Amino acid sequence: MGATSRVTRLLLATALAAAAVAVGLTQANADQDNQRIVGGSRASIADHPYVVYLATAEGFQFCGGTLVDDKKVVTAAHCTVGKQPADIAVVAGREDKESGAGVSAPVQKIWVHPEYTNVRSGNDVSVLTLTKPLPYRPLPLPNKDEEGLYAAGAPGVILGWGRVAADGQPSRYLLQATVPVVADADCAESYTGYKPETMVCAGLPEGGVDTCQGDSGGPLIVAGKLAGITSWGEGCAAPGKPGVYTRVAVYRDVIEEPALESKVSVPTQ
Ligand code: 4AZ
Repeated sequence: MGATSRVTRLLLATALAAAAVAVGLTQANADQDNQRIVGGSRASIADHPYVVYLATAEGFQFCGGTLVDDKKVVTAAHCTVGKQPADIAVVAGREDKESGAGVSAPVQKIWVHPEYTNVRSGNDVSVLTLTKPLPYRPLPLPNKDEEGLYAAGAPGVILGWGRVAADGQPSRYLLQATVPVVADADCAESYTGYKPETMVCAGLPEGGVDTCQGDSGGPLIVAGKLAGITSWGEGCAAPGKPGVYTRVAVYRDVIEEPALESKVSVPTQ
């Protein structure tokens, strides 16, 4: 066999391999377009204009968030703790992460709940102040005494760009699902150390529908209000292991005026 034919064969083999990879990728994209894992289905930004994602300076989506005012985003403390404003961009109005739709807003200030240590201890709440107002409708916060939002069985809407299975890939598109609020007594059976004062669980007893890694910081919406912040859970969509969310009503005051909380540590005369 001559040198020319060897080169030709090599080129052919390379072309065939490239074609196979391309077909595989197209298949993967097609599968994701029809993603129904963890109970998700495509959601539209037009229906949920307040849902945003947090991206690194390089543009990589790592958490969700909710606009509660034109310059304020509520997210999870575990998404922002230890970061500087320049490390986070808030992306609004962009359903498809691979599109240029909507706006990316720089962060001016990061507030992390001063008593936050880790997700299982609670206080998983953070507020980002943006450098410019965003032209998207915010989601109302619950009132402090709005306990009705947390009634067992109340339907909660979850939204995010996170993983579509516990061991799966993040979603290219915004996905949504509806899960019922779980009674505190039931969630305490699922997780020892569950704190009903500052957390709320949502999910089906049989599993199958849940938030997952990358959805953290995003909303749990009950009756049109930001009832919860996606916080933690064991795995994703596993039976008997509902998602755990920050109980937002408890934090209403500190979210509205984060400076109030820091006054706690100021000595009084
Ligand atoms: C996470 O790692 C995570 N199934 C978020 C939500 C849930 C589990 C883990 C709930 O960000």
